[in-house]
Amino acid sequence: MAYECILTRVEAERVGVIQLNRPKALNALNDQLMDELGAALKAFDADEAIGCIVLTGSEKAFAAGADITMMAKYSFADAYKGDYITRNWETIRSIRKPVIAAVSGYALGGGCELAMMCDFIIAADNARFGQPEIKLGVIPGAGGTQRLPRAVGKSKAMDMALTARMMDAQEAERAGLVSRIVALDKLMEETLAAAITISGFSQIAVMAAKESVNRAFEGTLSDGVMFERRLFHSLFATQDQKEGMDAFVNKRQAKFTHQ
Ligand code: CO8
Repeated sequence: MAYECILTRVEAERVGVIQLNRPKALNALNDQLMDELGAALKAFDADEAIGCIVLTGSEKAFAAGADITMMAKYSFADAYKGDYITRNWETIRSIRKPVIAAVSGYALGGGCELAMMCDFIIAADNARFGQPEIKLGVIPGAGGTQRLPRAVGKSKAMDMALTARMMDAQEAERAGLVSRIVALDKLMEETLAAAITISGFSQIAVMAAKESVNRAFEGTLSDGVMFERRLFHSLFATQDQKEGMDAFVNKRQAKFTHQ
């Protein structure tokens, strides 16, 4: 499929990179971009040769939110009947391989929500996060009121959603929204290094770890712990478990075959 709003490439053999590419609109997220993003995520997820996916934007903006120009003309009937704006936003949640957000510049509104839908966020030192929808007379619509409080706690999430103020990278790291901050000119290098590390591990174990951590956000602790235990036991049926443990015991590098 030819894309107009995103760029895709494969790096270091097993890492699929998706770059949001509407620079003139600070990567504002319109329906076409979200359709393309959904298709690219699904294609990398289905590709046996890919072990990890990186989602990124430009230096100035990961994404400055849903496309306000597009949304401004919608009535309730348009948006509801056509499932506009919202269509394809949930695709990323169905992706089973890890998706890392490499965020520089603005991650606002839907851009912040998209970053939070990724498995973790590596932020450049110029990253700025916010949920400024209140200024437009609306509220976050892609999980911001749910994922932000889970990530940073109620007080900060309320502050962000009600005042529309932005968080800089340092505050975002202190609050637990991002896993690490790196210098802007090292963002892709550091994110790719993390993605290469992940894609070198057993694909099955990586997918199980992702699935199990995500369970922490649904249901009860005891259900989550039981889910984890069952996945843990089932990994003993893989060749990668035999290989990983044998390599440790015999002091050699493991060579996973993802079987
Ligand atoms: N939508 C459309 N165009 C945008 C957007 C946007 N979100 N953000 C920036 N642009 C455009 C500007 O209009 C401008 O275009 P032009 O050059 O043609 O005038 C260009 O990008 C550059 O922007 P600025 O000149 O404003 O650049 P500045 O550096 O001065 O400011 C800001 C950068 C602070 C990021 C500013 O552009 C801004 O405030 N943007 C809007 C941020 C915002 O309100 N985001 C939230 C949008 S609402 C939302 O995301 C709801 C999500 C719901 C998802 C539901 C799905 C399930």
